[in-house]
Amino acid sequence: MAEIVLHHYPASPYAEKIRAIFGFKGLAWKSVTIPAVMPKPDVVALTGGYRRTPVLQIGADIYCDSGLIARAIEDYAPSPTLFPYGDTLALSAITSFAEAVLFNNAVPLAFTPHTLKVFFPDVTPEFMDTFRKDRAEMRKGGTVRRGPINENRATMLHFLPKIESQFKDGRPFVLGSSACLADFGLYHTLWPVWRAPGVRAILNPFPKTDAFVERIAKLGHGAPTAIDSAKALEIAKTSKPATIDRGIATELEDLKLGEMIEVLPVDYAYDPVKGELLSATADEIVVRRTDPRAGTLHVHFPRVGYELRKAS
Ligand SMILES: N[C@@H](CCC(=O)N[C@@H](CS)C(=O)NCC(=O)O)C(=O)O
Repeated sequence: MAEIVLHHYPASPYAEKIRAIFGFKGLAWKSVTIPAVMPKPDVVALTGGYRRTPVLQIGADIYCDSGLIARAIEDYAPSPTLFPYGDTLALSAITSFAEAVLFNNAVPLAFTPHTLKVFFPDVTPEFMDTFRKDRAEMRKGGTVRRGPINENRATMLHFLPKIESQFKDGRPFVLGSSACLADFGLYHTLWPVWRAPGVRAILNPFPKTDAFVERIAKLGHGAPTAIDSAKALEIAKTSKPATIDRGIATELEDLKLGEMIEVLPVDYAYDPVKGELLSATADEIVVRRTDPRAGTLHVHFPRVGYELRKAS
């Protein structure tokens, strides 16, 4: 099978979810460090417009969104499994809650002018300004609320005792004695708070939660080898996407397989990816597109959390 390449940057919590999964599975992988802000020409050459982090590449197959990326890694390397207790509502609910609620309260607490150096060691006032503007632009018109810091702290303090109670009776992971996908979803949303000096003190009354974050962090990141984005584009161009024998069409309404469509997130960063619809199941959308530098690619999106519509 083709090599597995992660496009990411160190400060990204969603990328940390995937790096920790590499650690859990003991995988070797190729690492492309991408810009944290737009423009990202080499990322967009692969995805067709999607700009969020991380992106996974297996040859000429490109996977967008950490939820689908985790499942692609599970298929690539099934053991140890991310689903020791099955693929249940509890697993989806914990992950969605962590990413929809905790993430948006943890990030503003952790990423402050005082802590930014931990996440971005080369930070300059100019970069901070660019970063702020980039994120404001990315969230424009989006559905995600970023409230004031007192609200962020109160929300975390509301949920932390509930998180702590998951680890009762010495249980090391959220659903039991084995780690599952929900652990990685919860881990990466707490990780910025846990890493930020001073901010971590909010976890002091919740020692089991603090120890849980540390436990996952200690899994490491597997064995990354750095490559540059030009090499990743060359890998894409010289690979063939995995065959889709027969496209599946679920709930397509007036759309048809083979039609030109576009896919974009429903929550923020509304950059449409245009291409030919190859497959649409209840789990995944696959789009075929060709890029002058990356060749013909299959770009994969999760079905949930993404809009699929006729190309405009
Ligand atoms: N639902 C997406 C969310 C990804 C996301 O929002 N990632 C942040 C970084 S942690 C991002 O894309 N920030 C803007 C950027 O990196 O350009 C996923 O699960 O991958």
